[in-house]
Amino acid sequence: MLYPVLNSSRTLIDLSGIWSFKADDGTGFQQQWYANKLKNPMTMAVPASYNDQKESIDLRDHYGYVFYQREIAIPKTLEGQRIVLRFGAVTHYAKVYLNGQLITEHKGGFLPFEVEIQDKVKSQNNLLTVAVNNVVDYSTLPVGSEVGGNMLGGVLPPVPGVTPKKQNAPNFDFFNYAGIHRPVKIYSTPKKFIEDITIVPSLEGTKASVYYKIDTIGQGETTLTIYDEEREVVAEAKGNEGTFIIENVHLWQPLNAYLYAAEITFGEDRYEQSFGVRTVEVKDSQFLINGKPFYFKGFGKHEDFIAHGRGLDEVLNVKDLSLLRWIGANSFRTSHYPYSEEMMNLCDREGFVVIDETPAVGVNVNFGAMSGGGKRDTFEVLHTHQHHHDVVVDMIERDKNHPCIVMWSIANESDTTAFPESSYNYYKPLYDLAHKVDPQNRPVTIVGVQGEYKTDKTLPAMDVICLNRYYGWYIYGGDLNAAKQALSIELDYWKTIGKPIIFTEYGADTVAGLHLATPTMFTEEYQVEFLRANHEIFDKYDCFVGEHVWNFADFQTIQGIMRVEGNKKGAFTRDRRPKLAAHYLQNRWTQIPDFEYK
Ligand code: E9O
Repeated sequence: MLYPVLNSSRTLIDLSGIWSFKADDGTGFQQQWYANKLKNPMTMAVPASYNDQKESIDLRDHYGYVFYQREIAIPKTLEGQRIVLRFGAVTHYAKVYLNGQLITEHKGGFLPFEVEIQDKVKSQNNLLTVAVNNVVDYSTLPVGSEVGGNMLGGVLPPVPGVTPKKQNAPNFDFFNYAGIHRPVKIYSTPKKFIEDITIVPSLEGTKASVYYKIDTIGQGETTLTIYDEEREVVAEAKGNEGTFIIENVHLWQPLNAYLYAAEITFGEDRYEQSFGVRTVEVKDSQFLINGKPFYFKGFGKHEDFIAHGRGLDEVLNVKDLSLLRWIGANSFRTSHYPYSEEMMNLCDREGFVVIDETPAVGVNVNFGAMSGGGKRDTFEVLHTHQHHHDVVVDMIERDKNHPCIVMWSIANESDTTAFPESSYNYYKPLYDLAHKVDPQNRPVTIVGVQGEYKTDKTLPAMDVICLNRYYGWYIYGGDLNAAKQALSIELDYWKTIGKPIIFTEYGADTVAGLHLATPTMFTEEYQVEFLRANHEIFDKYDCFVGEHVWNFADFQTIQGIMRVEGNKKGAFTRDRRPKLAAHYLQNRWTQIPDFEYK
């Protein structure tokens, strides 16, 4: 799906701003709130999560649907055009009504969807209503538990006779922010239009051979003009599919990006697609970018900020990349869902290397949620698998042309060690699928949780071994010598698999401002010593090719006895102030080259 743009053949209207809003009290659909103007609505900014915009525990903990509404008008100048209403992301389930009619529905809270409206819209006073459901359960990604409790909640049995309020019980460790999270736009195209663009560069010495495929609707002629960054024409082509050559190519390099622009015309329509020329390959136990062994330095991140929740915040995106550059990082993982298209575009421009992850977190292929237990029936697993299949396809289709993305992660922390067979049977087809649908055939991985690693059949079947490990925190917390021994024992095992290893998570909760000369857990000093201990071992293994600290910044989670207003494993606080560990990491990472460290 193409990112919406403004150009001489396409109009773009941004519907960001203040919408009317009302949380469903259980009567919303029965009373058809979507058919008329909402009665006594509150104001709500779009795009953003709704949870933290108001001082209301009911809204923060709301379970079920909310209704967003506004009027839209279509300029007369767009008559005769194809007009599309597009949502960057609505979390998790959306029903969209125009003038009281349901015009589309979408499942999955982190990917875009769109609907043509030229035949449904009047020029003035169109009532647009979006009903948004935040429920997470066994059929959604991320997964929620339906059997009471939550992953980080209380452990005592409930008191008979007490009815707790109905709430989501996420099977994951980040706040279940919901709402219209990314921009809502209307764009127009001519009736005959460019529907999709696929670009697959490959390198032959100093020149790039670039395969392209343009999907078009209607009859017409397709032309391509390729520009370099100085806006000089470097190649031209005709037709919907083919190959063009760029001589003396400028490579897209980590932290040294170079973007070409493919200007495509098709009849009246045009679209400009940027792309970078770079290669990615896993060879033995190395991860090669442009043929050279790359070392990942960075973090698992979150889209998370005060008041905005998980809503798109471009200032924050720019700031975060600036902090990544400051600290000497070159990469991050989009834990635990695909980030906004705007962030991917920014990483293309700035040269940050990205591991793009699906929202498959908390998936249990055999048993119910960590807290609830209870066996899952086959139907539930199949149901998750179908949706999982769809998000793998949709994520790769959305992100396929981004040079910043070097690997797909099909899931985070599933029960791959507890149920090796079921897990392999569940994930291997998704691994194959990702390879099949990615025209650039990038490496594919799954991120593994700590457990009985030798039983795991899924991780060894992936291209890169990605491990979340907490030696010195969840295991041997406070005993860094034991942590180092255990870590070495585990790495000795993974080394025998003969694939590159990346730590996609390792970290320690740290309360900013808590200091002790003797490093103990939760102090800033302990976070530094924890990282130092891990690094001492990482550096001994040639097959260890990347370190992503958990997490870039402190982030919000559900309330519970393990979290003090959120997860505090950030190297930065939630408002992006460096902890002691950030300075330590800066010192280490600025001395580690992006290439040929190992
Ligand atoms: C997922 C991430 O979203 N990994 C978790 C992170 C955390 O800080 C969370 O925020 O808790 C770590 C999971 C560690 C599980 C360790 C289990 C050890 C038992 C053998």
